[in-house]
Amino acid sequence: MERSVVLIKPDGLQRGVAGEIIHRFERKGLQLIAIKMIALDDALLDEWYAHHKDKPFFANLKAYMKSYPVVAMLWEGVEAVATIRKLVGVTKAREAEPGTIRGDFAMSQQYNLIHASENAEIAKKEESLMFSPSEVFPWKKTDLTHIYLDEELG
Ligand code: 3AN
Repeated sequence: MERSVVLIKPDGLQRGVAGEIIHRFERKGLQLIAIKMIALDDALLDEWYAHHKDKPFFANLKAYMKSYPVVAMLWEGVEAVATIRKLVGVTKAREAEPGTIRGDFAMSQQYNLIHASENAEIAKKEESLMFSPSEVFPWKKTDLTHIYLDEELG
C-alpha cells in the first residue's frame, strides 16, 4: 500500500468542493487514514515548496496558501500516488482533462483547488511534515478484497 498527501487548498474551501473531492477518492476505492484543518505557516511552506523557491510565483504561492486554512488528508491505496495525480489532473487547470478534479472545477494554474504528492518519496516527506503519528489511523478496510485482487494487495 502507498500513501499520498492531499491538500484541499484555500480556493478549494472557498469554492465548496471539499466534499466533492473526498467523495471522488472514496468512490474510487482509496482509504482515508488522516484528515485535519490546518493554517499553513512560512516554515512549513518553505519546506513544502522548496523545489519552487526560486520561481517567480513563489511569494504569491505562499501568500495564497496562507490566506485561509487548508484541509490536509492522507489517502492510502495500491499505487495511490499516481492514481490520485490522475484523478487531480494537470497543474494548469483550464487544460486539465474533463473528468479530473481540476478539469471539472478550476481554470487557473495557481488556483487549482488541490495539492497531491508528486511521487512516493515526496509523499513520505510530506506525510512527516504534515502529520504526527498520532494523527494517522491505518484502520482495517473490510472491503479491500472487493477492490483489489489478492496479488495486488501483496
Ligand atoms: P502540482 O500542484 O500540479 O503538483 P506544482 O507542484 O508544479 O503543481 O506547483 C505547486 C503549486 O504552485 C500549484 N498547485 C500552483 O498552485 C502553483 N503554481 C505552479 N505553477 C505555477 C505558475 N506557473 N504560476 C502560478 N502558480 C503556479
